Amino acid sequence: LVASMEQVDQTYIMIKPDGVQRGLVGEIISRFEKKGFLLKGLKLFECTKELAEEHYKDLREKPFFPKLIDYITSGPVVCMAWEGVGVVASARKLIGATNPLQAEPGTIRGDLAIQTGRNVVHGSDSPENGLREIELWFKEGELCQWTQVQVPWLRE
Ligand code: 3AN
Repeated sequence: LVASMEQVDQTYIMIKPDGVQRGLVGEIISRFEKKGFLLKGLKLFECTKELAEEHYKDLREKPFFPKLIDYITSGPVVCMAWEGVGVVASARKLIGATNPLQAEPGTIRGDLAIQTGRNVVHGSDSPENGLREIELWFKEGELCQWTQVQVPWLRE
């Protein structure tokens, strides 16, 4: 496979509590699924304040940090690990800009959200953070090692 020469990355995608409450779980998962990425882990999960603070530790000094932690812990989230060549950057394109009013139509935020504080989905911003966040949100044994049978129809 030519693709085996390329770097395979992993990204952590999370449907935030607003996405779950609004019944957008299937819609959001299907965008990544249809694109052709490989789903390695998936769970509905109520996260603790401590986990949310660790996940967003780079934003600790921001004025919106306490509100962000309240929002993320306000209800269940859907945690996902997706794998593929270029998956981190591609997932961020599928998600769209942080401010949903600036996000392009066709993106998840552009189609489904209006406010930065309710922007329905998270995606890792680098391959390093992808691995860090998957390790943070998933326990050993929660990720699956499997291969898609349709791979030859997805890529050469
Ligand atoms: P992204 O999620 O697009 O990578 P980041 O990493 O800048 O954006 O921000 C992480 C999260 O913090 C956002 N998804 C959003 O929920 C929240 N956030 C970012 N900027 C603001 C803001 N100005 N006001 C409120 N919440 C914000």
